[in-house]
Amino acid sequence: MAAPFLTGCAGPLSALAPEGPAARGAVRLWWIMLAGGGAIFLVVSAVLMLAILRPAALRAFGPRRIILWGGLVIPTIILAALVTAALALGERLLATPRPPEDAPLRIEAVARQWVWEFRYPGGAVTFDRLHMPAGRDVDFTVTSADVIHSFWIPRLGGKIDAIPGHETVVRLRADRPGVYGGVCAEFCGTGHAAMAFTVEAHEEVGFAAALAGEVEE
Ligand SMILES: [Cu+2]
Repeated sequence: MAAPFLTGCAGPLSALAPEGPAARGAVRLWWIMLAGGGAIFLVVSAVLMLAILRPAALRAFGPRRIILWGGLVIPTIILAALVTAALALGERLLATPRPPEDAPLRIEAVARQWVWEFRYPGGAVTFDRLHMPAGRDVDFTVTSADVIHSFWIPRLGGKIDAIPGHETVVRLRADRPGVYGGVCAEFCGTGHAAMAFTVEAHEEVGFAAALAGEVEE
């Protein structure tokens, strides 16, 4: 039954079709929040129906108890659970320190109106096209040359603000080689809507070859 509604959720920018651990965490949280929101809606609807159809039953429950349970106990339980889930799943995006032999590849992402510049170890630079190796973690150092932008690859994870004069790091991984979409997720001027980039996740050999090709251009 949900199929007609969910067909709009497919495609290269679909955050509901994760291809990496960070995005999977975000999707899990999204489903948890949808289920929680749906359950709250059903309970509130039931209480509303009760108030309309059997007002005496609701009155017998007493206004104090309604405020205590509906206004304090239940919201506290729900919000605590959601915050715990969000913190636990959000942890995956943090670029926690690793020993040098296990350090993720670092790629710099510099946003400016209205183009994305990517700088790789070894000196290669690309614009609006991001090459990354699949199957291992990559730390993206994100910053901006002008206003605030936001770096987001919906199928891999994120998003993280690109702030002028400041570097933020987000750790992403593509499970397998493929082509994904990336966007600027913070309104940054008249060219914002077109400020997208292509993400090419390669096998290890293909990644080196792709960068070599970019250098020659
Ligand atoms: Cu933007």
